[in-house]
Amino acid sequence: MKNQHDELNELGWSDWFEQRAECGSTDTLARVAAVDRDQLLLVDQTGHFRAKLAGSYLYRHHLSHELPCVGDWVCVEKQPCDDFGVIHSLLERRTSLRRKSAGNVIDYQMIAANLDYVVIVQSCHFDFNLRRLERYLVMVMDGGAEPYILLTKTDLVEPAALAMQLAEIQSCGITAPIVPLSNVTRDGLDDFSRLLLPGKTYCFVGSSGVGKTTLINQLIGSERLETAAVSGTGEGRHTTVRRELIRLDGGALVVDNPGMREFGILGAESGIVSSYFDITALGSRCRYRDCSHTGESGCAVLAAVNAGEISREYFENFLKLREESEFNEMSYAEKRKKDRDFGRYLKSAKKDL
Ligand SMILES: Nc1nc2c(ncn2[C@@H]2O[C@H](COP(=O)(O)OP(=O)(O)O)[C@@H](O)[C@H]2O)c(=O)[nH]1
Ligand SMILES: [Mg+2]
Ligand SMILES: [Zn+2]
Repeated sequence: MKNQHDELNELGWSDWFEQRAECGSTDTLARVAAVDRDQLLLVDQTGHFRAKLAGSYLYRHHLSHELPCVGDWVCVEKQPCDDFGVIHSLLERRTSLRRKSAGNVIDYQMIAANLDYVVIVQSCHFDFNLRRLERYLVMVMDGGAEPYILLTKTDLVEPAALAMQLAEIQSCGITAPIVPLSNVTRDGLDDFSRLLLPGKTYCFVGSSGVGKTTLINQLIGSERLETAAVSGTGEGRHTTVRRELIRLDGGALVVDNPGMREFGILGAESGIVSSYFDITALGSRCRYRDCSHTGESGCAVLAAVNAGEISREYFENFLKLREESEFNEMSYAEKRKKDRDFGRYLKSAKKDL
């Protein structure tokens, strides 16, 4: 079949979608570049524009995965004089990245759709964790995209330490391509850039602070996305608040991600304890059994940090990961809140009809 939407190829369109595209006669095709509360940022051959979901669509779809997410293709009606396009339908997804919703067997939360590659990013400095890597890999394969593994911050470790991590990954049968790189020295950046093909979509996932946004900024060649400086006081937090599909000059499409708490792959078994075993072990010597190591008297961990026996950066990484993990435990409550917000949104959308 001839591809009738050649002009969309550079946004990731392909024959696979062509064979499944069925839009109403007044609709055109567009791709979701970002999702804000009640509106979406779409992109087509004419550029970016805002859109909302049609009321009829909202009536028919109640599960969160039925709503468009970043990377989705939609049928949208757009009059030149309108502020917003109206989305009537969602095209079938070729691949997806998603997580199960807590306590719900039929629904799942979409992270992004129609990805060709998911780039799993770990820093070889403190963040490296094989079990977490494996969980990401399972999630990627489950959604049908191809995984790449990126080890960042190679400037902060000895070559021997990096070689050991690479050997560890290979020894457990992981065959996904692995690229080590440093955003500081730019070593490995060209190797990675070569993997980015025009018209293909790449989604970056991994703990916050590993350098995803910095890398994407280097690829864009500007400071378009905001990176968080991990400050000495531990105030620095990731600032990638919005997931957005961005087209690089070379033609590849990339999606940054705010943090891994949304992936639901943290929790006790995912490796915080094993990668920070020295902190966990020291914790047994704190005065209080439930010491949070954030200021209690008699805290053995803080004492070790202050004495320089544990590096401050290492300790802050631990706190940050733990915070994300705790956040994840709360995801059910958070989900309830989201549901309420969505209910309110439904109500107001119906009122507008
Ligand atoms: N030493 C070193 N620091 C890096 C590297 N990549 C990023 N950083 C720093 O790590 C911090 C977090 O980076 P960011 O890109 O915001 O991480 P993200 O949360 O994964 O998006 C920032 O202070 C960056 O400057 C790297 O390769 N080496
Ligand atoms: Mg970021
Ligand atoms: Zn303590």
